Amino acid sequence: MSIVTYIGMGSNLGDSKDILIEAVKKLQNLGIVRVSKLYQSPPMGPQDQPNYFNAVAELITDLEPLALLDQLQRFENESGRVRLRRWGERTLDLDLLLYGQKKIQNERLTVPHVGIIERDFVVIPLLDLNPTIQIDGQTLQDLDLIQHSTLTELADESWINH
Ligand code: A4P
Ligand code: MG
Repeated sequence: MSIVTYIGMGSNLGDSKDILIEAVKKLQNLGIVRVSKLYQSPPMGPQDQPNYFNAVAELITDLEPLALLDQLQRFENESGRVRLRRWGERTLDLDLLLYGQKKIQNERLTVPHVGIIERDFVVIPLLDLNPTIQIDGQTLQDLDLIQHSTLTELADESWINH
């Protein structure tokens, strides 16, 4: 059965925009994809790392959660992923933010992804895709952090075509 999922995408090493475009092309092999605008965002975590390129993809897919995670991790590895430290720089990070309305808690997967509603680089692109989206009963468009966004908009939803 098809499920609506949201994938958080981040990159701050290498040719970040091209790396994210490649990742979206791979997601298109897993189902039907729509993307948010493309943003630049100051690093959360260690400050001595480059700004991030961030976006969110909506993926409608038949894959079960762990099968989807396997694919996301494969795509991260194929991008030549280097990850040096927690919350540190990386070529590609693909997080399973939401899987329908499902709550998942096991050793490989926590869904909804931890910290979504504290991260403007996740909330704002999610709202591009779905302005009425809720997480655990919280309407994202009511969150204060939207008023204090640290994001810079780099491109509209057509960024994957360039
Ligand atoms: N894992 C558990 N739940 C999930 C999930 N829902 N989706 C497990 C994906 N993975 C999930 O992930 C570590 C483990 O999390 C995986 O083995 C998987 O089984 P990781 O990507 O290797 O580790 P990480 O990303 O370094 O750690 P973490 O805590 O996931 O970091 P985040 O939360 O991904 O944050 N600043 C800006 N501006 N923009 C960013 O995108 N990203 C990060 C990384 C830090 N600062 C940032 C950004
Ligand atoms: Mg991650």
